[in-house]
Amino acid sequence: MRKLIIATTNKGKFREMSKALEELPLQIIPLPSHIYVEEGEESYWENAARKAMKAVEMFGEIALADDSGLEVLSLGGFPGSRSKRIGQTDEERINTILRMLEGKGWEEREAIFRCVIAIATPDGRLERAEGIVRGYIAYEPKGEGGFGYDPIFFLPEKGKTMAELDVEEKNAISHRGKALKEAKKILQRLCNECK
Ligand code: ITT
Repeated sequence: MRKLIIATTNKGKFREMSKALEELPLQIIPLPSHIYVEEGEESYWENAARKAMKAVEMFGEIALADDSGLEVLSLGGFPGSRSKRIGQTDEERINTILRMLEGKGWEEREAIFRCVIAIATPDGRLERAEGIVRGYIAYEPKGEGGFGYDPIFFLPEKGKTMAELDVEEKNAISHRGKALKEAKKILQRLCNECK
């Protein structure tokens, strides 16, 4: 069976990705060793593509990577592709956002999670999939599931934060879940082509 390298160092992302792609005729494996890829100020797509291509170059297998982030509308899309860099830990990053929105009502707390996935192959193909989910920044963190900003990402239609959902519930509605649905079709096609 061909291998698919999930090029992420984030355990939360790996859990969601391997769950969503488990039915594919591909052996899903985490990064065999650390890859160093500088994430610049560029777009999500450039960052995702750089990570996936680096993994192909190092390990010679199909690789999938994602770059994702939180965008608060009243903050002009901040932190966006800088989502990882606004604190050292998830807790610090959450507190940065909560501080910036202190005293603001729900109408100024509207936000989007965005996920852009890149799939790179050893024969030089590069494919793209993406997804978004809309929600609001909660007034305080809630829930133990998920990772990153999930405890403050409130979903009005569920009446819950993203961190109150399990992996399958999150994948069913999340930015990454939507991108993974597209990615699954692309990978299925790549598998059929190489038979
Ligand atoms: P890799 O680059 O190794 O995949 P990373 O954690 O560095 O892992 P990003 O550069 O895409 O990934 O980080 C974006 C930031 O947004 C980071 O702080 C994540 O915790 C957060 N984030 C991404 N997806 C998220 C999700 O589904 N729920 C909550 N926070 C998320």
